[in-house]
Amino acid sequence: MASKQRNQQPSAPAEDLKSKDLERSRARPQNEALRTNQGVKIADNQNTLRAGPRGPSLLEDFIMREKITHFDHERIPERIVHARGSAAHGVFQVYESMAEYTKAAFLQHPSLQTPVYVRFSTVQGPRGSADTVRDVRGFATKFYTSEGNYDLVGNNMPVFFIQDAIKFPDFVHAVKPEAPNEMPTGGSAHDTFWDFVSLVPEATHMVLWTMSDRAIPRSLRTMEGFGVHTFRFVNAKGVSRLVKLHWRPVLGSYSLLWDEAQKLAGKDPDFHRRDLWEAIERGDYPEFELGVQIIEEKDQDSFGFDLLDPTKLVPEEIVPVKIIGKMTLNRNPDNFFAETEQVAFHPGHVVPGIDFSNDPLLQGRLFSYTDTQISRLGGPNFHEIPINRPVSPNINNQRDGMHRQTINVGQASYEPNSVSDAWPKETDPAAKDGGFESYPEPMEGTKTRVRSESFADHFSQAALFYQSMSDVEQEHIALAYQFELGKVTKPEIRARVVNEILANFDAGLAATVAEGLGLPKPAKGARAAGKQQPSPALSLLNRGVPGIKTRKIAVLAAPGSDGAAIKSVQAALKSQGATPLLVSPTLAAIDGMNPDATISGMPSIMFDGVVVVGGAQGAKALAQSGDARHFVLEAFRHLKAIAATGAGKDVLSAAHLPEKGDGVFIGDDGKVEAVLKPFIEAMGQHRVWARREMAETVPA
Ligand code: HDE
Repeated sequence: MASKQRNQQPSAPAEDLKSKDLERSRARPQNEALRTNQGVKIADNQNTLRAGPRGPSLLEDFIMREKITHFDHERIPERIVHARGSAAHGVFQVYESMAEYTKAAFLQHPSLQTPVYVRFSTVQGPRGSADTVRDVRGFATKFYTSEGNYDLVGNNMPVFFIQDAIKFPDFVHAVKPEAPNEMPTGGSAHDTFWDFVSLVPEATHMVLWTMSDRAIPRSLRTMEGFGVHTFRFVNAKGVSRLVKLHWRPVLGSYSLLWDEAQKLAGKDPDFHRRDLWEAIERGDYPEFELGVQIIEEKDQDSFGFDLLDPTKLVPEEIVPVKIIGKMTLNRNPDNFFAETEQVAFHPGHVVPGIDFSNDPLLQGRLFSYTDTQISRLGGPNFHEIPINRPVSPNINNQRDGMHRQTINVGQASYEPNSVSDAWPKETDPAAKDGGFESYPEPMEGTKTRVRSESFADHFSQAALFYQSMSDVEQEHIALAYQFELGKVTKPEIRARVVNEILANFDAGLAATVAEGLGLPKPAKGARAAGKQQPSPALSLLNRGVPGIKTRKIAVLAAPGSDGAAIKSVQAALKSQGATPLLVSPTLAAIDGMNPDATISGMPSIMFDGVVVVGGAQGAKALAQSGDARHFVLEAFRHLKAIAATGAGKDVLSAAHLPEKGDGVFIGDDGKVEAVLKPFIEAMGQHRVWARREMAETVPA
């Protein structure tokens, strides 16, 4: 007889189970009296018990004391890294069976829907820091599979700063706000970060990624995700292959400009969180395809670098990314704290069919993640928090501990036992739905603290990444190094980055950055990497943007603007799946329509494109408004497509926008389709890159 376990879940399809599980834990008061935690109804929630109306408060007031005590303990330690995050529920479905490669149940059949919870995060900043800082983004996915939880705890960049877990505390201490003054919040532009990475050349490749546009994504919905480490897929016959995992956003991958990112950090610190939340509320469900690079064990030494080295990527021109399934994020959390704050990811949460490699960074992570939850979530029972519970039963003989929820029934808390017929029992891995069995990788070696020689090249892949960038992206990288190093106060650190890091992977970049910092032109690096075979897939500009779906477009108008033109512009943009918002100097109705936002509430940095509509009176008001002129100038400066219909063009003239600027389209109020067609095409390129030089002449 199985020992009874009251919190045991019945068996049912995975998705039903998860929602039932969460439903049971939800507190949704409807027609309910206010009560204490002990269930006593409360008659007065406004006044403390006191000795007379003007007298002292009484210690006896258990209602007030319980309330304040709970409040006093409402905060838990934030994550030591990745503290700032936003998350959503969704489902994952594989396109075709992956049985050839892995026995993981959730990858066996396209009809299977697996519930997921995904948390995106920045790394450096605290929980309340801004979303759009220059930083790596975490991309952590919990799959609630029928065989237990599988967590893919990745980032939006395919490599990492260090090669060995023992360096992680050093790296994190260096990048976090500095010890004496807790500055800066949410960024790496400070002495200790650059000091560390200038002394640790293995960081070079990843630092370059963080200086690229990848570190300032336009949206959490438009960034890629990567498992980083090499993992294993193991099939039912026990055959193992090495894999690299990728997430690809269906909307394409594109980024902010640095000036936008900085301004957004002040004007809307929740920019990414809001964007994710609103897209899901609108029904524009973010979709990500799962891709996998599959490498036969016998081929693992054929790359010229070590697959166990997490500072290296496998160019997809060499090993193509096979797209195997899709994740759709379709539900916002009900409660930020209960779900997003308490969710506990762990790269060691794997299911049969998925296994680890000996990447020394991954090996260290396998220890760290449970350990951190014990202090962050207050003990070893964090798996019982609703968001962390697997949908499969998790019955074992573990007992007790802080905050234990399960009431384990019966005598047996050990195995083997005869008192409950030895239940729960192990499952033979050979059986269908068998137990987890580690891949029997042959192993021998001498106990040592030596880093493999095969990890020694720190510059070739940095050169590969830089040489694979478009001109625009290379410019952005140079500006980012100049900006960040410009904030470093110690001249010797700046010089070390230029001479000992940059000069070793690109002489041109090193010279440009040196010039911006007023440093002499650097000599060729002693370990300079040469010309590499570029990987065009690494350039965001080669990724393409499929149309204007879900993109935010400001329809700029004022009372007196042409109502019919507003309606037809909005209809045309909505028909392409975009999100047009009516923006006006005030919230006063325009021809019976209420604006969605004011210019000061939603400046142009929050939009992807602008249409200024006609109507002489409205256009005149906008032309006279400094805020409206600034709006179009800033959109121009940030390389956004701009359209004007009818008298709307007067607003552009009043702002002194270059008349024949690239990506500026002018037409009649009566024929908005004609002007919107090229406008939509230009937006489909994300930005009007050809305007770069002209844009710099515009004051905004
Ligand atoms: Fe993490 N990391 N990490 N990390 N990491 C944490 O776990 C750690 C690394 C990543 O949304 C912590 O629950 C070590 C690489 C994400 O909740 C902590 C090492 C990658 C998240 C931790 C690494 C990541 C974390 C902090 C080097 C990309 C956020 C709170 C050996 C592949 C998950 C927590 C979420 C969080 C340790 C390196 C991704 C302290 C020791 C490489 C996305 O345990």
